[in-house]
This record gives sequence, structure tokens and C-alpha cells, in this order.
Amino acid sequence: MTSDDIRELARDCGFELAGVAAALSADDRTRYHQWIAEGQAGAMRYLTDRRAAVRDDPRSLLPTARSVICVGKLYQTPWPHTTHFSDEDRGWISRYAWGEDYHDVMRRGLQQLVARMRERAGEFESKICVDTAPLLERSYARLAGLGWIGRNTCLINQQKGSWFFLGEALVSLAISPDAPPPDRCGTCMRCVDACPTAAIVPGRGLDARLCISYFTIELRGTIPEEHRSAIGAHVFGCDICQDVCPWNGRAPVTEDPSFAPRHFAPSLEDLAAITENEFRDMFQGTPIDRAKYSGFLRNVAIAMGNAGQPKFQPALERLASSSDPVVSEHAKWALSGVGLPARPRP
Ligand code: B12
Ligand code: SF4
Ligand code: SF4
Repeated sequence: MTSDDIRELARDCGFELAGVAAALSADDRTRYHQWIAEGQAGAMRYLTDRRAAVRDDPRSLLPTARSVICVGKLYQTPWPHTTHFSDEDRGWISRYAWGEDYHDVMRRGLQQLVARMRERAGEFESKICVDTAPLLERSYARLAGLGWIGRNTCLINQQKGSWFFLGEALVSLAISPDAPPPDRCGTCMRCVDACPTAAIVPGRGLDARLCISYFTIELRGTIPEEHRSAIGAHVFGCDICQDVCPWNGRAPVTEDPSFAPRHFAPSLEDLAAITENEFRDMFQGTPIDRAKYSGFLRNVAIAMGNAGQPKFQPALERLASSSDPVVSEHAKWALSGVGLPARPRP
């Protein structure tokens, strides 16, 4: 099989991007170890525990692996970007989380791809990875020719931009690898300048401990007070460093209905009033499940505080009396901003 064969099959399985890398240690893996040694992974234990070393070689996941099939699936839909949206009554959910959980969509497509490959190449061993496996997905996708690593650390494709998910099939077949494309960020610094929390440090990547996506999705418990006002209206994830990227200016939208918004920028007052069961009904099967009820209400309280609207006072008072100490503390902080003009971003 050739990588052109893989691209043809991958297209039939719903992947706009595909390529092949050798199942060897990635040349840039030392960046990862430096990043965690500097503490930039924050509290994301799954990045720093024994699984950190597993990332050094895909053969730790599948000993017979010879090739890494890398695929990309577009998720952009024709709805506004953060940069064209401002409504202080509403909370911002990042684009990738509007529809069905991508882990399921990508896994289904990869299973189909592996089955189609078996029809052509006969039996081989395989392992599917989507996001959660200890694999340097961006490194292998770059090596497989899917794009370059942008200054915002996202994988960017010259024609398709960066609104795509990554997934991989490790296979025991030896397939001639593709080549990585050149870095096309040039002198651009738009993402660095636009990031509200200065999380992108040119040359050193992204300090997750400062990223809104980390605070609102990954961090459990308290969000340090000094970072709350920069979170603005974000209630789950952040898209700013991709919204401003010139390579996304003409990025295509997906044809897959899975990523159509179920809840685009919901009203903060509605969100503050949902019960745990309603939260489950509303967001089950979407990535938002990951924040859990407590984390999500914490984020809603911060967004309300940042909007600084007196009409949010009753809803925040209800949250402040919550039996969940995290929700209650963030709501009390938010109440201290109600009636004041929207908090200025640092
Ligand atoms: C932890 C994690 C996060 C963390 C940390 C992000 C980060 N930049 O490290 C947080 C919670 C902040 C996060 C946020 C987001 N994430 Co995330 N995340 C991951 C995860 C699970 C691991 C990433 C990781 O290992 N980070 C550590 C750093 C050191 O690794 P890295 O950025 O991958 O960098 C490696 C290489 O790229 C290379 N490298 C870095 N810089 C350079 C520069 C050059 C010149 C070269 C050659 C190499 C190079 O070195 C590193 C390896 O040593 C991956 C899935 C996976 N298994 O890889 C998804 C993943 C990276 N996330 C993804 C997405 C979609 C997002 C968000 C857009 C979600 C959102 N809207 O909120 C944001 C984007 C924020 C951003 N600008 O990166 C996608 C990215 C798709 C793409 N096109 O790039 C992934 C691949 C998930 C997936 N399967 O689709 N994420
Ligand atoms: S996702 Fe948002 S907070 Fe994180 S680096 Fe990008 S712009 Fe900054
Ligand atoms: S905004 Fe500019 S510097 Fe940042 S990733 Fe895009 S092209 Fe690269």
C-alpha cells in the first residue's frame, strides 16, 4: 500500500487529511519532556505520570507497529467566530465542543479505514488512537505531511487551516512515509498578540497553566483569582489563537453534520439555572461532559462576573448559596463585580 492509497481510503471514511509517518521516535520529542519538566503541563497528571515516557515511541503502544497512519477531520461550521461575536448575555463554548464528541466520530472513521485497508492488504495488527492515547499526535501528523506546528502550537494545513481533529492508526504494515511541510508562520505574531492570557511564548510553545482552555476544561476545583478576569465569556475552551490565524481566513467548513452546534453560545442565565440532570441531558455525548457539572457552573459564574451586569445578581446569589464550595466561592467572587462595568481584560 502507498500513502496515496491511504489518502483515497481515508477520504471515503470522512477524513479530509491523511498521511503516513514511520513508527519511530519523533525527532521533536525532547520538546515534550522539557515542557513537562518546566511544569507547563500544570495539573494534567495524564501528561506527566508514567505515560510521559510512553510518548517516546509508538511501539510502546503497539510493539509490531511499522507505520503511523495520521488523519485529520474538519470541524469548522459556518457559525460566527469569537472575533465576530460579542453578547454579554451569553457564554462562549469553543467551536470543537458544539456537536458530537469527536473521540467517537474519529474512532468510528478510523475503524472503517482499518477495515478498508484490510480488504486491500490482508491481515495486519493495528491500534487506534484518538487524543487520549499517550502519543504525540501533532508531531506524527507533521511528519506525515498534514501540516506544520504553528506558533499557537496547533497543526496548520496550508489549504485547510487548523480547524481539524487528529487521529491515528498504528499499523504493522511498512508503508513509505510522507514528508513534513515547511513552517509557514513566518514573522506573523497574531496569535501571540491576541491571546488574552499571554499563554503563548514564542519559541517555547504554550504554557498550559495560563491557557483558558486549560482553566475551563482541564483544571478541577479553584481557578486562581488573578486569571479569572482574562477568561472573559468563555465557559468551555477557547478559540482565539485560531480565530485570528490568517491560515484560517478561508478555511473550509465540514460537511459532516456531527459537529453542527447543539448549543451555540447559550444564555448565561439559562446555564446558571440548570440542574445536574439537565446538564447531563444537555451535554451528554458532547465534549462538555468533561468539565462536569461543578466545573461548568464555576465557569458560568466567572463569565457572569466578567460581564458585570446587575441583572445577573439573583442568579449569582443562588449559585453563591450552592452546597458545592467551588461553585459558591466563584459565584461570590463574581458578585463582587456585578454592577460594575465589565471587567477589563489584563
Ligand atoms: C494536553 C492537550 C491540551 C492542553 C495543552 C495544549 C498544548 N498546546 O500543549 C490544553 C488543555 C491547553 C489544550 C487546548 C486545546 N486543544 Co488540546 N490536546 C492536548 C493533548 C491531549 C496533548 C498535547 C500535548 O502533548 N501537549 C504538550 C506539548 C509540548 O505538545 P504539542 O503541543 O503536541 O507539541 C509537540 C509537537 O507539536 C512539537 N512542537 C511543538 N512546537 C513545535 C515547533 C516546531 C517548529 C516543531 C518542529 C515542533 C514543535 O513538540 C512537541 C512534542 O515534543 C492533544 C492530543 C495528543 N495526544 O497529542 C490535544 C490536541 C493537541 N488538542 C486539540 C485541540 C483541538 C485543542 C483546542 C483547540 C481545544 C479548544 N478549543 O479549547 C485547544 C487549543 C489550544 C492550543 N493553542 O494548543 C487537538 C489539536 C488539533 C490541531 N489541529 O492541532 C489535539 C491534537 C486533539 C485531537 N486529537 O484532535 N489541549
Ligand atoms: S486557546 Fe486561548 S488562552 Fe489558550 S493559547 Fe489560545 S488564545 Fe491563549
Ligand atoms: S496566527 Fe500567525 S503565528 Fe500564529 S499560528 Fe497563525 S500564522 Fe502562525
